Amino acid sequence: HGLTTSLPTALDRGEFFIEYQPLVHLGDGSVRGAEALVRWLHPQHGVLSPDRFIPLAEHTGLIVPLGRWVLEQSVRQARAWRERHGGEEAVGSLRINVNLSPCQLTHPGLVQDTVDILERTGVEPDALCLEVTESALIGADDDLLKPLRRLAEMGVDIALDDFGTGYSNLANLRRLPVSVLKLDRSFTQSMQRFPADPVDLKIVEGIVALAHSLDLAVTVEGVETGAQAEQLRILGCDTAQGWYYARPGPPERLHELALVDA
Ligand code: G
Ligand code: G
Ligand code: MN
Ligand code: NA
Repeated sequence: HGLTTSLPTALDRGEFFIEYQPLVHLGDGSVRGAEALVRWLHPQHGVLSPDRFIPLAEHTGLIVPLGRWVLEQSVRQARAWRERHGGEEAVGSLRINVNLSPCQLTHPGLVQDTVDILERTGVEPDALCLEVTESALIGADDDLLKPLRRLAEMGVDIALDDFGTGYSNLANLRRLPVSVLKLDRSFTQSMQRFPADPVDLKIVEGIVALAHSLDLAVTVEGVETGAQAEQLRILGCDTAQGWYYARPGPPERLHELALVDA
């Protein structure tokens, strides 16, 4: 259809843009960083969400240059946040999370592209977190994990996205070069009811205990209410993301949020 023909040239036409959704520390409510979420401003269809075009970009191979563009823009944005208020702790240390598609993992340029972008922008590797879905790493062999290991050794954080939706082999976690688990939105949703389902509470408690015992931080997605945030904080989760704090928005928005919380 129409998207298939217009996607290949959309990058050159400058039709993609990035929104940022804050990542908030559950302990003190401070903004610690943001996840970059790409959108396509299509000349006929308006703003399209990634669900509409990422699968197509993966299928056509455009995901590699698009992913590289998202990474560079996001890291530049992180530098801008960090520079503009370098003296102020809250904004001076903001970190950036960027999603990686499975196709980017198998692309041989991933490590070098990332190194180049960090060098060009002067951003330290530990300001960057790359999110990879759990399903992309299911049954991953050493060849697939090697680039992620290299990045992790450099100090880049690797997060396991949508955790808990796949065929989680918890023992497998030990083998993966990840430092963050992003607990899928479905867990957060089950905290909506009060009292929450005791089995779900136990599951989240167990995941958090396991993650912490492996030195992994736990981020929860899809937090929509203060009650959920409080429940997840009590369960030991470290960081949260969701509409309760902010919807994905323009980069200036993050600035305001981080400064207000400082
Ligand atoms: O907020 P939103 O509807 O934009 O996100 C939908 C999905 O698109 C999420 O699963 C998110 O991981 C994915 N996504 C958003 N931005 C990117 C990106 O730059 N690259 C890849 N591979 N996926 C992305
Ligand atoms: O990378 P990932 O699949 O996790 O992308 C996050 C997705 O979740 C995006 O589509 C984003 O817009 C969406 N999202 C972010 N916060 C919330 C929330 O609080 N509730 C719901 N329902 N969706 C959210
Ligand atoms: Mn993500
Ligand atoms: Na996710």
